[in-house]
Amino acid sequence: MPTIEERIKDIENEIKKTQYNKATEHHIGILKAKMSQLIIEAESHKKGGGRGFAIQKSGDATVALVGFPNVGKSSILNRLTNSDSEIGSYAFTTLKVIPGTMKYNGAILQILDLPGIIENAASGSGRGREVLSAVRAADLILLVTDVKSKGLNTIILELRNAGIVVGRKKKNIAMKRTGSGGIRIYSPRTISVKEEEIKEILKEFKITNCDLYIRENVDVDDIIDFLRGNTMHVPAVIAINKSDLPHDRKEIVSALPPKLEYLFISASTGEGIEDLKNLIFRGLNLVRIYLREKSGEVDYERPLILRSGVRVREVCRKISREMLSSFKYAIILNSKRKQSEIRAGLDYELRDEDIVTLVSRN
Ligand SMILES: Nc1nc2c(ncn2[C@@H]2O[C@H](COP(=O)(O)OP(=O)(O)OP(=O)(O)O)[C@@H](O)[C@H]2O)c(=O)[nH]1
Ligand SMILES: [Mg+2]
Repeated sequence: MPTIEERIKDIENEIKKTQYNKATEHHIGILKAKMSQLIIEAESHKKGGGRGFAIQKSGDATVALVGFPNVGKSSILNRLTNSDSEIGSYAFTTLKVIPGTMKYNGAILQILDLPGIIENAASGSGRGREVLSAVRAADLILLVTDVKSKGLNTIILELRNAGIVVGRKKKNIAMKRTGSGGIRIYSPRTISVKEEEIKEILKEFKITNCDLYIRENVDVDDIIDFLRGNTMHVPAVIAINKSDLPHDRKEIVSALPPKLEYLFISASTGEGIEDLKNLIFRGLNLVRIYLREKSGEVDYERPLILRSGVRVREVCRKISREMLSSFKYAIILNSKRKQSEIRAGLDYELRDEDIVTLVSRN
């Protein structure tokens, strides 16, 4: 009998061997479902499992550098921050989490340099489990590769096996287990996965009776992520390092995962580093809110850094409990908005670079 780890490896190899196309899509979907099941099983056998590196989160947001060994993660950290992470011309120079601080657009961002991830990290190879648990603390993953490496698909698969889904939104799926009656699927007519396929995936998860509600278009991966449970969705951007070396841009780009923003950079020459800072900032989906004091002064140096989608209420809360209870209205100034001056209530959604004056009742 092969061990669980061997079975996971076999399936992983088969997925890698199989060309992805319409004819094999179904087969790959089932393989992924099988693999998720095995990984959950493997995890349940390990006691304690992956205590991880202790990291204290700090700053307005945390970014984790994730990639194969030796692609230049530490070199990038040193370029982005004031840190001095060890750089070596061999794999596994970095053996623990090295944090650095990057200041950009008034935000203070914590950047974590991690040991390289290798294949089968999720099932315990290398420091895989520890690295992956540190990644869970991140608000954004900076996927790092270099112009000589084979791309990022293995890394993305390892993250996925650890329950970290990158660059995909969580989909609106719900399930009600039923005692009998088989599987009933409620889904939009436009859905691109066949009902048969969904049923087979459910079977892999040993679900024989349920009502499954799919409320938007999803693919096989979305369904597996949902059934697997305990997954987190983290935004990601890509840096392709060592662009100072000869390379074929077209070929590299064609092997990248779709829908993720990427940049060619060189930690050696500094090419693209400023653009990378900007890409990180945008990838985090932060907004800068400038507060206007009673005196009329605005502190442009130190904005409040909040998540996109934030409302006036959160800004009040950040300031003080009293502010929230005595809130009357807010005046929002932003020349980029259609209406440059707005009188707003607590539920009003703020945008990047809004200048906010809070007016209280007394
Ligand atoms: N030509 C070139 N070499 C680079 C660049 N960035 C890093 N290197 C070299 O690549 C090697 C690995 O760099 P590191 O920064 O240690 O890579 P890492 O990803 O942190 O490696 P691990 O910690 O082992 O996972 C070193 O020899 C660096 O000098 C680059 O932009 N261009
Ligand atoms: Mg390193």
